[in-house]
Amino acid sequence: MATAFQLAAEQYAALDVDVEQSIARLAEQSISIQCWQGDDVSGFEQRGTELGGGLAVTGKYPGRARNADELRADAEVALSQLPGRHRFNLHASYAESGPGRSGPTCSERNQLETGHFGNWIAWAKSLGIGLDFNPTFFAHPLAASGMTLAHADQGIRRFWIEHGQATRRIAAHFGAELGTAAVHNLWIPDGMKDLPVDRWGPRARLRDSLDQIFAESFSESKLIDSVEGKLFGIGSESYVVGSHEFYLGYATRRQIAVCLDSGHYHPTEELAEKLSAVLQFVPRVLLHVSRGVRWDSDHVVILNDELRAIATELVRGDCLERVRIGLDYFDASINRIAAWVLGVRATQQALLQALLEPEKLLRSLEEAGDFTGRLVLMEQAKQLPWGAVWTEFCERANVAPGGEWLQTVRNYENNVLSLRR
Ligand code: RNT
Ligand code: ZN
Repeated sequence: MATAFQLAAEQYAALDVDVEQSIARLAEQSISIQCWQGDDVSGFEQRGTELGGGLAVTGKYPGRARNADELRADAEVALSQLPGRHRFNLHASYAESGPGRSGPTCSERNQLETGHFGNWIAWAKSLGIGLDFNPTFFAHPLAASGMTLAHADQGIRRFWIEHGQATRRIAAHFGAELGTAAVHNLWIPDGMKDLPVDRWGPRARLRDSLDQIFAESFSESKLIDSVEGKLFGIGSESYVVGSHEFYLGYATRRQIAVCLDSGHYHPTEELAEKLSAVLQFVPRVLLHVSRGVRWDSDHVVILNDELRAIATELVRGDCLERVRIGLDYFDASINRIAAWVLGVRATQQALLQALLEPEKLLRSLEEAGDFTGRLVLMEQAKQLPWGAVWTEFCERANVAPGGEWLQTVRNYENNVLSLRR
Protein backbone atom coordinates (compact mmCIF):
# COMPACT_ATOMS: atom_id res chain seq x y z
CA MET A 1 0.00 0.00 0.00
CA ALA A 2 1.26 3.47 -0.87
CA THR A 3 2.25 5.64 2.09
CA ALA A 4 0.75 9.08 2.66
CA PHE A 5 4.07 10.52 1.51
CA GLN A 6 4.05 8.54 -1.75
CA LEU A 7 0.50 9.67 -2.48
CA ALA A 8 1.46 13.25 -1.72
CA ALA A 9 4.52 13.00 -3.97
CA GLU A 10 2.27 11.84 -6.81
CA GLN A 11 -0.16 14.69 -6.28
CA TYR A 12 2.69 17.19 -6.34
CA ALA A 13 4.29 15.56 -9.37
CA ALA A 14 1.01 16.00 -11.25
CA LEU A 15 1.48 19.74 -10.70
CA ASP A 16 5.11 19.57 -11.79
CA VAL A 17 6.54 19.79 -8.26
CA ASP A 18 9.44 17.54 -7.25
CA VAL A 19 9.05 16.81 -3.53
CA GLU A 20 12.54 15.33 -3.22
CA GLN A 21 14.04 18.55 -4.47
CA SER A 22 11.95 20.54 -1.99
CA ILE A 23 12.99 18.31 0.89
CA ALA A 24 16.67 18.56 -0.08
CA ARG A 25 16.51 22.36 -0.24
CA LEU A 26 14.73 22.62 3.11
CA ALA A 27 17.33 20.37 4.74
CA GLU A 28 20.05 22.83 3.75
CA GLN A 29 18.33 25.88 5.20
CA SER A 30 19.52 26.85 8.65
CA ILE A 31 17.60 29.13 10.96
CA SER A 32 19.55 31.27 13.41
CA ILE A 33 18.17 30.69 16.90
CA GLN A 34 18.12 33.74 19.16
CA CYS A 35 19.91 33.13 22.46
CA TRP A 36 17.77 35.78 24.14
CA GLN A 37 14.56 33.69 24.13
CA GLY A 38 16.28 31.34 26.58
CA ASP A 39 16.81 33.83 29.42
CA ASP A 40 14.46 36.77 28.77
CA VAL A 41 17.23 38.90 27.21
CA SER A 42 19.09 38.95 30.53
CA GLY A 43 22.64 38.11 29.43
CA PHE A 44 25.48 37.33 31.82
CA GLU A 45 27.01 40.67 32.66
CA GLN A 46 27.38 41.67 36.26
CA ARG A 47 24.88 44.46 36.13
CA GLY A 48 21.82 45.77 37.86
CA THR A 49 20.50 47.74 34.91
CA GLU A 50 17.03 47.09 33.58
CA LEU A 51 16.55 45.90 30.03
CA GLY A 52 15.33 49.20 28.60
CA GLY A 53 15.80 50.23 25.00
CA GLY A 54 12.08 49.80 24.48
CA LEU A 55 12.41 46.04 24.88
CA ALA A 56 9.95 44.52 27.31
CA VAL A 57 9.75 40.90 28.39
CA THR A 58 6.56 39.81 30.07
CA GLY A 59 5.84 36.57 31.89
CA LYS A 60 7.21 34.64 34.85
CA TYR A 61 7.40 31.12 33.51
CA PRO A 62 9.81 29.20 35.76
CA GLY A 63 13.10 27.76 34.54
CA ARG A 64 14.90 30.66 32.90
CA ALA A 65 18.55 29.90 32.09
CA ARG A 66 20.64 31.73 34.71
CA ASN A 67 24.07 31.23 33.23
CA ALA A 68 25.71 30.27 29.96
CA ASP A 69 26.00 26.57 30.79
CA GLU A 70 22.27 26.39 31.43
CA LEU A 71 21.51 28.34 28.28
CA ARG A 72 23.66 26.03 26.18
CA ALA A 73 22.08 22.93 27.73
CA ASP A 74 18.59 24.33 27.05
CA ALA A 75 19.48 25.20 23.46
CA GLU A 76 20.72 21.65 22.91
CA VAL A 77 17.33 20.31 23.97
CA ALA A 78 15.68 22.60 21.41
CA LEU A 79 18.16 21.58 18.70
CA SER A 80 17.51 17.90 19.42
CA GLN A 81 13.86 18.39 18.48
CA LEU A 82 14.50 20.18 15.20
CA PRO A 83 15.05 18.75 11.77
CA GLY A 84 18.05 20.22 9.96
CA ARG A 85 21.19 22.02 11.12
CA HIS A 86 20.78 25.46 12.61
CA ARG A 87 22.79 28.40 13.93
CA PHE A 88 22.89 30.16 17.29
CA ASN A 89 22.62 33.92 17.55
CA LEU A 90 24.40 35.64 20.44
CA HIS A 91 24.23 39.13 21.86
CA ALA A 92 27.36 40.81 23.21
CA SER A 93 25.81 40.77 26.68
CA TYR A 94 26.20 36.97 26.69
CA ALA A 95 29.96 37.32 27.15
CA GLU A 96 31.66 35.10 29.70
CA SER A 97 35.01 35.48 31.40
CA GLY A 98 36.24 31.99 30.81
CA PRO A 99 36.27 28.80 32.82
CA GLY A 100 35.42 30.75 35.98
CA ARG A 101 32.22 31.74 34.19
CA SER A 102 31.40 35.07 35.79
CA GLY A 103 30.85 37.48 32.92
CA PRO A 104 32.59 40.80 32.42
CA THR A 105 30.77 43.81 33.75
CA CYS A 106 28.73 45.86 31.34
CA SER A 107 31.09 48.81 31.74
CA GLU A 108 33.55 46.78 29.72
CA ARG A 109 31.43 46.48 26.61
CA ASN A 110 33.83 48.62 24.65
CA GLN A 111 36.64 46.25 25.61
CA LEU A 112 35.06 42.95 24.72
CA GLU A 113 37.37 40.44 23.12
CA THR A 114 37.11 37.11 21.42
CA GLY A 115 38.26 35.43 24.62
CA HIS A 116 34.98 36.39 26.28
CA PHE A 117 33.27 34.04 23.84
CA GLY A 118 35.67 31.10 23.95
CA ASN A 119 33.14 28.80 25.59
CA TRP A 120 30.53 29.68 23.00
CA ILE A 121 32.91 28.95 20.15
CA ALA A 122 33.96 25.62 21.66
CA TRP A 123 30.31 24.72 22.12
CA ALA A 124 29.38 25.66 18.55
CA LYS A 125 32.33 23.62 17.26
CA SER A 126 31.27 20.59 19.28
CA LEU A 127 27.80 20.77 17.69
CA GLY A 128 29.06 21.70 14.23
CA ILE A 129 26.91 24.84 14.09
CA GLY A 130 27.59 28.45 13.10
CA LEU A 131 27.25 31.48 15.36
CA ASP A 132 25.84 34.93 14.62
CA PHE A 133 26.33 38.05 16.69
CA ASN A 134 24.80 41.33 17.84
CA PRO A 135 26.29 44.32 19.63
CA THR A 136 24.20 45.17 22.71
CA PHE A 137 23.21 48.82 22.81
CA PHE A 138 20.67 48.49 25.63
CA ALA A 139 20.54 47.37 29.28
CA HIS A 140 23.37 49.70 30.13
CA PRO A 141 23.75 52.93 32.15
CA LEU A 142 25.18 54.73 29.09
CA ALA A 143 22.04 53.81 27.14
CA ALA A 144 19.67 55.01 29.84
CA SER A 145 19.04 58.37 28.17
CA GLY A 146 17.61 56.58 25.13
CA MET A 147 20.54 57.51 22.87
CA THR A 148 23.70 55.55 22.06
CA LEU A 149 25.38 55.92 18.65
CA ALA A 150 23.35 59.08 18.04
CA HIS A 151 24.13 60.60 21.44
CA ALA A 152 25.16 64.26 21.46
CA ASP A 153 27.77 63.59 24.14
CA GLN A 154 31.09 62.73 22.51
CA GLY A 155 32.24 60.45 25.31
CA ILE A 156 29.09 58.36 25.35
CA ARG A 157 29.03 58.12 21.58
CA ARG A 158 32.68 57.07 21.55
CA PHE A 159 31.99 54.27 24.07
CA TRP A 160 29.29 52.85 21.82
CA ILE A 161 31.36 53.21 18.65
CA GLU A 162 34.10 51.23 20.34
CA HIS A 163 31.55 48.63 21.35
CA GLY A 164 30.45 48.18 17.72
CA GLN A 165 34.05 47.99 16.55
CA ALA A 166 34.81 45.32 19.13
CA THR A 167 31.75 43.21 18.32
CA ARG A 168 32.50 43.20 14.58
CA ARG A 169 35.95 41.84 15.33
CA ILE A 170 34.42 39.15 17.53
CA ALA A 171 31.86 38.22 14.87
CA ALA A 172 34.58 37.92 12.22
CA HIS A 173 36.45 35.67 14.63
CA PHE A 174 33.34 33.45 14.97
CA GLY A 175 33.21 33.23 11.18
CA ALA A 176 36.87 32.31 10.89
CA GLU A 177 36.80 29.76 13.71
CA LEU A 178 33.60 28.06 12.62
CA GLY A 179 34.14 28.21 8.88
CA THR A 180 30.86 29.98 8.20
CA ALA A 181 30.39 33.75 7.98
CA ALA A 182 28.76 35.23 11.07
CA VAL A 183 26.07 37.85 10.63
CA HIS A 184 26.78 40.90 12.77
CA ASN A 185 23.47 42.72 13.11
CA LEU A 186 23.43 46.23 14.51
CA TRP A 187 20.27 47.56 16.12
CA ILE A 188 20.17 50.56 18.44
CA PRO A 189 17.28 51.84 20.54
CA ASP A 190 17.93 55.54 19.87
CA GLY A 191 14.83 57.64 19.65
CA MET A 192 12.44 59.95 21.47
CA LYS A 193 9.18 59.47 23.25
CA ASP A 194 7.78 62.79 22.16
CA LEU A 195 8.19 65.14 19.24
CA PRO A 196 11.81 66.10 18.72
CA VAL A 197 12.84 69.50 17.49
CA ASP A 198 15.96 68.12 15.92
CA ARG A 199 15.49 65.01 13.82
CA TRP A 200 18.60 65.81 11.79
CA GLY A 201 21.41 65.96 14.30
CA PRO A 202 20.95 62.44 15.71
CA ARG A 203 20.73 60.93 12.22
CA ALA A 204 23.86 62.73 11.09
CA ARG A 205 25.67 61.50 14.21
CA LEU A 206 24.41 57.95 13.67
CA ARG A 207 25.70 58.02 10.12
CA ASP A 208 29.09 59.16 11.34
CA SER A 209 29.17 56.56 14.13
CA LEU A 210 28.36 53.80 11.66
CA ASP A 211 31.10 54.96 9.33
CA GLN A 212 33.56 54.60 12.18
CA ILE A 213 32.23 51.17 13.18
CA PHE A 214 32.34 49.85 9.62
CA ALA A 215 35.73 51.35 8.78
CA GLU A 216 37.60 48.12 9.36
CA SER A 217 37.00 45.62 6.57
CA PHE A 218 36.72 41.87 6.94
CA SER A 219 36.40 39.10 4.42
CA GLU A 220 32.85 38.20 3.44
CA SER A 221 33.67 34.60 4.24
CA LYS A 222 33.94 35.59 7.89
CA LEU A 223 31.55 38.45 8.47
CA ILE A 224 28.26 39.69 7.05
CA ASP A 225 27.38 43.18 8.25
CA SER A 226 23.73 44.00 8.75
CA VAL A 227 21.76 47.00 10.06
CA GLU A 228 18.25 46.89 11.50
CA GLY A 229 15.69 49.67 11.58
CA LYS A 230 12.44 49.97 13.41
CA LEU A 231 9.22 51.95 13.32
CA PHE A 232 8.87 52.70 17.02
CA GLY A 233 9.60 51.27 20.44
CA ILE A 234 8.30 51.81 23.94
CA GLY A 235 9.78 55.18 24.83
CA SER A 236 10.64 55.98 21.22
CA GLU A 237 7.11 56.34 19.89
CA SER A 238 7.63 59.65 18.12
CA TYR A 239 11.08 59.36 16.65
CA VAL A 240 13.43 56.50 15.86
CA VAL A 241 16.83 57.62 14.67
CA GLY A 242 17.58 54.35 12.87
CA SER A 243 14.44 54.13 10.79
CA HIS A 244 13.88 51.77 7.89
CA GLU A 245 14.67 54.46 5.32
CA PHE A 246 17.82 55.46 7.16
CA TYR A 247 19.26 51.96 7.13
CA LEU A 248 18.05 51.10 3.67
CA GLY A 249 19.98 54.09 2.42
CA TYR A 250 22.98 53.27 4.56
CA ALA A 251 23.09 49.60 3.55
CA THR A 252 22.69 50.49 -0.10
CA ARG A 253 25.54 52.96 0.02
CA ARG A 254 27.83 50.55 1.82
CA GLN A 255 26.55 47.42 0.09
CA ILE A 256 25.94 45.57 3.33
CA ALA A 257 22.88 43.63 4.45
CA VAL A 258 19.75 45.25 5.73
CA CYS A 259 17.80 43.47 8.46
CA LEU A 260 14.05 43.33 8.00
CA ASP A 261 12.21 42.44 11.20
CA SER A 262 8.65 41.33 10.58
CA GLY A 263 7.53 43.09 13.76
CA HIS A 264 8.95 46.47 12.78
CA TYR A 265 6.50 47.94 10.29
CA HIS A 266 3.06 49.48 10.18
CA PRO A 267 0.45 46.75 10.68
CA THR A 268 -0.76 47.03 7.08
CA GLU A 269 2.73 46.88 5.60
CA GLU A 270 3.90 43.48 4.41
CA LEU A 271 7.49 42.49 4.81
CA ALA A 272 7.07 39.90 2.06
CA GLU A 273 6.28 42.67 -0.37
CA LYS A 274 9.55 44.46 0.39
CA LEU A 275 11.98 41.67 -0.46
CA SER A 276 11.90 42.01 -4.24
CA ALA A 277 12.42 45.76 -3.87
CA VAL A 278 15.17 45.82 -1.27
CA LEU A 279 17.17 43.01 -2.87
CA GLN A 280 17.49 45.03 -6.07
CA PHE A 281 19.85 47.35 -4.19
CA VAL A 282 21.45 45.57 -1.26
CA PRO A 283 23.52 42.39 -1.63
CA ARG A 284 21.88 40.58 1.27
CA VAL A 285 18.99 40.63 3.67
CA LEU A 286 18.83 39.39 7.23
CA LEU A 287 15.31 38.39 8.14
CA HIS A 288 14.22 38.73 11.73
CA VAL A 289 11.26 36.42 11.85
CA SER A 290 8.96 37.64 14.57
CA ARG A 291 5.25 38.21 15.17
CA GLY A 292 3.86 41.58 16.03
CA VAL A 293 0.79 41.71 18.27
CA ARG A 294 -0.59 45.19 19.07
CA TRP A 295 2.34 47.16 20.48
CA ASP A 296 4.63 44.17 20.87
CA SER A 297 6.86 43.21 17.97
CA ASP A 298 8.17 40.01 19.52
CA HIS A 299 5.60 37.26 20.00
CA VAL A 300 6.49 33.61 19.37
CA VAL A 301 6.53 32.85 15.66
CA ILE A 302 3.71 30.64 14.40
CA LEU A 303 2.74 29.40 10.97
CA ASN A 304 0.53 32.25 9.85
CA ASP A 305 -0.23 33.93 6.53
CA GLU A 306 2.46 36.55 7.01
CA LEU A 307 5.19 33.98 7.52
CA ARG A 308 3.95 31.96 4.56
CA ALA A 309 3.97 35.05 2.37
CA ILE A 310 7.58 35.80 3.34
CA ALA A 311 8.70 32.24 2.64
CA THR A 312 6.87 32.23 -0.68
CA GLU A 313 8.64 35.39 -1.80
CA LEU A 314 12.03 33.98 -0.80
CA VAL A 315 11.45 30.87 -2.87
CA ARG A 316 9.84 32.57 -5.85
CA GLY A 317 12.64 35.12 -5.89
CA ASP A 318 15.20 32.33 -5.72
CA CYS A 319 17.05 34.45 -3.17
CA LEU A 320 17.57 32.07 -0.25
CA GLU A 321 21.32 32.26 -0.86
CA ARG A 322 21.23 36.02 -0.28
CA VAL A 323 19.01 35.90 2.77
CA ARG A 324 19.91 34.81 6.29
CA ILE A 325 16.95 33.82 8.42
CA GLY A 326 16.97 34.40 12.17
CA LEU A 327 14.31 34.35 14.84
CA ASP A 328 13.67 37.40 16.97
CA TYR A 329 11.16 37.17 19.78
CA PHE A 330 11.13 36.63 23.51
CA ASP A 331 8.27 35.26 25.55
CA ALA A 332 8.65 34.55 29.26
CA SER A 333 5.09 33.29 29.70
CA ILE A 334 5.57 29.81 28.21
CA ASN A 335 8.30 27.19 28.32
CA ARG A 336 11.24 28.94 26.66
CA ILE A 337 12.59 25.85 24.94
CA ALA A 338 9.17 25.14 23.47
CA ALA A 339 9.10 28.75 22.24
CA TRP A 340 12.33 28.11 20.31
CA VAL A 341 11.13 24.84 18.81
CA LEU A 342 7.80 26.36 17.79
CA GLY A 343 9.40 29.25 15.94
CA VAL A 344 12.00 27.22 14.06
CA ARG A 345 9.47 24.59 13.05
CA ALA A 346 6.92 27.17 11.91
CA THR A 347 9.58 28.88 9.81
CA GLN A 348 10.67 25.58 8.28
CA GLN A 349 7.06 24.64 7.58
CA ALA A 350 6.44 27.94 5.84
CA LEU A 351 9.54 27.34 3.72
CA LEU A 352 8.43 23.82 2.91
CA GLN A 353 5.01 25.04 1.78
CA ALA A 354 6.73 27.61 -0.40
CA LEU A 355 9.13 25.03 -1.85
CA LEU A 356 6.13 22.85 -2.70
CA GLU A 357 4.24 25.58 -4.51
CA PRO A 358 3.30 24.66 -8.11
CA GLU A 359 5.34 27.63 -9.18
CA LYS A 360 6.00 26.60 -12.77
CA LEU A 361 2.30 26.18 -13.50
CA LEU A 362 1.43 29.43 -11.73
CA ARG A 363 4.04 31.30 -13.76
CA SER A 364 2.82 29.88 -17.04
CA LEU A 365 -0.74 30.95 -16.23
CA GLU A 366 0.48 34.42 -15.37
CA GLU A 367 2.55 34.67 -18.52
CA ALA A 368 -0.48 33.61 -20.57
CA GLY A 369 -2.50 36.36 -18.92
CA ASP A 370 -4.84 33.81 -17.34
CA PHE A 371 -5.33 35.52 -14.01
CA THR A 372 -8.48 33.53 -13.33
CA GLY A 373 -6.60 30.26 -13.62
CA ARG A 374 -3.76 31.70 -11.53
CA LEU A 375 -6.07 32.56 -8.64
CA VAL A 376 -7.85 29.21 -8.83
CA LEU A 377 -4.56 27.30 -8.73
CA MET A 378 -3.30 29.42 -5.83
CA GLU A 379 -6.39 28.42 -3.89
CA GLN A 380 -6.12 24.78 -4.96
CA ALA A 381 -2.49 24.71 -3.81
CA LYS A 382 -3.64 25.41 -0.25
CA GLN A 383 -5.29 21.97 -0.16
CA LEU A 384 -2.18 20.08 -1.18
CA PRO A 385 -0.87 17.52 1.35
CA TRP A 386 2.28 19.34 2.47
CA GLY A 387 1.82 17.81 5.95
CA ALA A 388 2.70 14.37 4.58
CA VAL A 389 5.91 15.81 3.16
CA TRP A 390 6.72 17.49 6.46
CA THR A 391 6.20 14.19 8.26
CA GLU A 392 8.59 12.47 5.87
CA PHE A 393 11.13 15.29 6.29
CA CYS A 394 11.02 14.96 10.10
CA GLU A 395 11.16 11.17 10.05
CA ARG A 396 14.25 11.23 7.87
CA ALA A 397 15.81 13.59 10.43
CA ASN A 398 14.72 11.36 13.33
CA VAL A 399 12.55 13.97 15.02
CA ALA A 400 8.84 13.88 15.75
CA PRO A 401 6.74 15.47 13.01
CA GLY A 402 3.95 16.64 15.32
CA GLY A 403 3.68 18.06 18.81
CA GLU A 404 5.11 14.88 20.33
CA TRP A 405 8.39 16.76 20.75
CA LEU A 406 6.79 18.57 23.66
CA GLN A 407 7.09 15.40 25.76
CA THR A 408 10.89 15.63 25.59
CA VAL A 409 10.75 19.29 26.56
CA ARG A 410 8.39 18.50 29.43
CA ASN A 411 10.66 15.75 30.74
CA TYR A 412 13.55 18.21 30.71
CA GLU A 413 11.33 20.74 32.43
CA ASN A 414 10.53 18.26 35.20
CA ASN A 415 14.09 17.04 35.61
CA VAL A 416 16.08 20.23 35.08
CA LEU A 417 14.14 23.49 34.64
CA SER A 418 11.86 23.02 37.63
CA LEU A 419 14.90 22.74 39.90
CA ARG A 420 16.06 26.26 38.99
CA ARG A 421 14.99 28.83 41.54
C1 RNT B 1 14.66 45.26 18.65
C2 RNT B 1 15.27 44.50 17.52
C3 RNT B 1 16.44 43.64 17.89
C4 RNT B 1 16.28 42.93 19.22
C5 RNT B 1 17.37 41.95 19.54
C6 RNT B 1 17.33 41.51 20.96
O1 RNT B 1 13.51 45.88 18.29
O2 RNT B 1 14.29 43.72 16.88
O3 RNT B 1 16.70 42.76 16.87
O4 RNT B 1 15.05 42.27 19.30
O5 RNT B 1 18.58 42.48 19.19
ZN1 ZN C 1 14.87 42.33 15.34
